[in-house]
Parts: sequence; C-alpha cells; structure tokens
Amino acid sequence: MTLFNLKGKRALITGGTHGLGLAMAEGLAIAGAELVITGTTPSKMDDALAYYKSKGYAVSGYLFDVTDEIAAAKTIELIGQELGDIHILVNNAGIIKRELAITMPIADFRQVIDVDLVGPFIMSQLVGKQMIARKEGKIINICSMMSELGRNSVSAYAAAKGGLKMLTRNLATEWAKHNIQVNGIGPGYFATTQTEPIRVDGHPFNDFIINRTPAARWGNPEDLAGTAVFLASKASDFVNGQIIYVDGGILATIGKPSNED
Ligand code: GCO
Repeated sequence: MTLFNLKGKRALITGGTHGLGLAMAEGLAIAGAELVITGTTPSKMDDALAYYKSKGYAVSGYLFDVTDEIAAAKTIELIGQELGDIHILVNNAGIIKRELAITMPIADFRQVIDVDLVGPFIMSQLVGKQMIARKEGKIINICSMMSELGRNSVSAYAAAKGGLKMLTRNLATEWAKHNIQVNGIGPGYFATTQTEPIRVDGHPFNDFIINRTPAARWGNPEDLAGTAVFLASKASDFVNGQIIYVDGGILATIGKPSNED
C-alpha cells in the first residue's frame, strides 16, 4: 500500500468545503495527506474545518476566489510561508448555470468559463511553478462527463469542462518532463447540492439519469475518493493527461429504452 500512501504530502483542494471536494479531500486525508482547503464562503469554511478536525485530519483553510489571480498569488505565497510546499493540487471549485444558449446572458457564460476554466489555469500556473522547481507534483482537474457530452441548458459548463479536459492534456504535455503528472477526474451524475434541483424524486431528469446510467444510481461523493488517491499517489507516476470517468458507466453506453431492464 506504499504506492497509495500520501503521508508527508500536502494537498490543496479548491472548493474543498463541501460536496465532491470535501469527499475527495477526506479520501486524501485518510491516505495520509495534510489538507489545505479553499473556499469563498466563511460559514462553509468554518463548518468544513470543524468537520475535518473532528475526524482528526491535519487541515488549514484559506478564503479566496480562484478567478482573482492577485488574491490567489498572495494566498499561495502565504501558504508557502505558513505551511510549506503544495505537493498535490485538486482543481475542484466550480459553478454551473443552467440556461439555454439562445437566451443566456453573456455575463453568465463568461462567469462559468472564468470559475471552471480560468480558475484552474490560474491555480495550476501558481502551484506549477513550485512543482517545476521541486521536479515533482500532482495536479488533478475535476472535469465532468460534460467534458465529452452536451445537454440542453449547460453550454457554458460543457464548454468550460471540455476546455478543462484539453487544459489537462496540454499541461501534462508541457510539465511531464518535470515529473509533474497532470490528470483529470470526470464525475458522472452525483448526488450533490449542484444536482439537487434536477435530482428530486419524480423529477423527469432524475428518472432519465437512473435509466441512462448502467449502475442505475446517482454517484455518491465518496465514490470519487479512490480515484483521487490514485491520481495523487505514486501509483500514477507514469499517468499523464488522462481523464478518468467515474460515472457508473453512463459514457460507455447509448442507453436503453425505459421499458428494458
Ligand atoms: C447537469 C449536471 C451535470 C453534473 C456533472 C456531470 O446539469 O447536467 O449538473 O453537469 O453536475 O457535471 O458530470
């Protein structure tokens, strides 16, 4: 199990205060990593830090917006002074705005691209500098099955997550020679606050996803922890530019008629 041991590693997870970010951070902590979580909401940060500390994990929290390159740079420098190097970066923070393309305000489209694509670029560039100097690092970008497929009302999100897939491959291309492995995780449909509006019992989308997913269920955030540990550990030292889809099989199939088992 030394291949998956993260003892002595410091992992920064953006948006690590709730949902998928919290579940992946917990998986990294159980594997031995020290956690650094970022967020933008003080109350969520307080609750998250209390949770992590109640579990006995080593954790620090920093409030800043990943789209603000000045604030991000200052915070990464402060983390360096207060804690030390970042060995693992999980670009998880993201938003979605469900609006049909024809009527979507440009400002909304631009905001989704900014948070979901520009933010990971800013964080990767800042943390990548210290990883290049150290000749070692792990970057995990949280993509989506919308990195591969579109659907009505998520054009900004799909464009951002499709871009994040290609950013992952391009950073892998440029930084693999520095022993930095840049990969992605593509969650399928997970039970989070982001999907709550389309997941309630009886909602047509809920029935659609259950039928469209071979595993016939929504993902649970903890379903992502193992893949995060794999991509953060020595076990993935020769894995570069790959997106691992944790999706219950949804991308493997065209689906089935609702009357088929
Ligand atoms: C949606 C969902 C998806 C999921 C996830 C799928 O509205 O279709 O929110 O975008 O959140 O990203 O991988």
